[in-house]
Amino acid sequence: MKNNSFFILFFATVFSCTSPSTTPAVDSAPSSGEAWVKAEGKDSLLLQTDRPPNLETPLKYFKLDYTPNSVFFVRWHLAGLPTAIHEDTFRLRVGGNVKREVALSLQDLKTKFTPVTITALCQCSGNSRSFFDPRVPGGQWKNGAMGNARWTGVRLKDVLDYAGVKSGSVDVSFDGLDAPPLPSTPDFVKSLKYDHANDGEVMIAYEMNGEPLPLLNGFPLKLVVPGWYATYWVGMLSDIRVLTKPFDGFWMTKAYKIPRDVPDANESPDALSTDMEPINKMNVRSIFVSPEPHDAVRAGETTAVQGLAFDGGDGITTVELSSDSGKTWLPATLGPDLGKYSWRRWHYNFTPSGKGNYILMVKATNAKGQTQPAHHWNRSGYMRNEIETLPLKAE
Ligand SMILES: Nc1nc2c(c(=O)[nH]1)N[C@H]1C(S)=C(S)[C@@H](COP(=O)(O)O)O[C@H]1N2
Ligand SMILES: [Mo]
Repeated sequence: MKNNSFFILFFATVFSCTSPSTTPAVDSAPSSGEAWVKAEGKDSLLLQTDRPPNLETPLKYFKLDYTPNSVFFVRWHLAGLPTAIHEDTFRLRVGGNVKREVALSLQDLKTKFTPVTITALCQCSGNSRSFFDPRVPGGQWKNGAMGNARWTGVRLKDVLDYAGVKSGSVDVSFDGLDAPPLPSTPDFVKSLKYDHANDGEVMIAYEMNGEPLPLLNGFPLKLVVPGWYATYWVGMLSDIRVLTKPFDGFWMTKAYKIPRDVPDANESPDALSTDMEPINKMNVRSIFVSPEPHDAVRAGETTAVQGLAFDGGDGITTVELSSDSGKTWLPATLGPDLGKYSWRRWHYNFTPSGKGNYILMVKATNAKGQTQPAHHWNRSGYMRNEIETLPLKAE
C-alpha cells in the first residue's frame, strides 16, 4: 500500500531562496523569488500551487538523460486526490463498446500481457508559459514542467484486444482516481481517437525509470502517449471506455484547445483564431540548460554550453546556435539518441572573444524540416517553441 499524503503543506517544508538539501550530483543556487517544496516521496521542487499539487523540476536536473522520479514535475488539476491506493484491490476497468467488460489487477497487467519499455518525454502543454510575451494566465511554469523517463508497462492495444473491441468504435476515454473537490467542477477525463489508442505505441505504464510510479506522478498506472502533450497522460488511470460517439467531456471540448491547423498554434493577440481543435502532438523545441541566464563566463575562454531539443517523434536532426542575433548559425553536437520520443541533449563550445554582454540563440530542426519560429504566442500559453535566447556576461 502506498500511503502518501498530498497535503503538501502539512507534510513538507516550504522554504524560499535556500538551497535544497538533496541530490548533490548537479548543483546550482536557486534564484531569488523561488519557493521550494519537499513533498512526500519527492526531493525539493519549485512550488507552483500546493492544492492541487503543482511542482516544477529545477533546471539543473536537465543535465541528466533521464529525469529522476524524485524530482519529476507534478501537475494535477483537481484537489480531490486519494491519499492511499491499495495495490491489491486496485482495478483497471475497461468497458463501453467491448465484447466483455474487464477489471484488471496490477498482477493481471504484469502477467497476462507482454511488457514493453519506451523512453519518452512527458511535457506539459503549458511548459514555459511564464516566458510568454504578452503574459498569459495559467500556471507560470518556467522550463521545468517536463521530464524524460523510461516507461514500462503494457500496450493499450493489447488491453483493448483482451476486452475485444466491437465495430463502430470512434473514441476511447481515460479517467483516473482523482476527483473534483466540488460537483460543479468537471472530472478530469481525456480521450484519443480509437485508431490512435490502438496504434500499438500508446501504453499503460506501471513503472517509471524502473520503479513503480510515485503517487504524485499517477501511481499505480499512467497512460503514456508518446510524442503528445502530457495532458493526455492520464495518471492514476482506473477507467477506460471505448465509445461509439465522439467524447464530449469538458477537458476535450472546452479546455486544452488550440487554433486549428495553425503551425505551433502561433496566433496574434489582435486576431485570435475562432476555429479550435484539441491540442495534440508536440512541436519542435530547444532550450538552454547550462549556463543559466546572466551567469558570468570568461572572455577568451571556452564555455561548455548545453541544452535539450525535442519534438513529437519525428526526431531532431540538427541543433544550431547563433551569437550574432541570428545572422549566422553554427551546429551543436548532438548527444546520444535515446529514441525518437526522447529528448536529445546537445553541447556547444562558446568562446567569447572579449569582455562584454553576449546573447546566444538556439534552434532545432527535425527530420520533417520543421523548425522554430522567431516569435511564438497564443492566448493559452501552450506549446511554446520560440527560438530561445541566453544572455551571458563575459568578464
Ligand atoms: N488523472 C489525471 N491525470 C493527469 C492530470 C490530472 O489532472 N489528472 N494532469 C495531466 C497533465 S496536464 C499533465 S502535464 C501530466 C503531468 O504528469 P505528472 O504529474 O506525472 O508530471 O499529467 C496529466 N495527467
Ligand atoms: Mo499539463
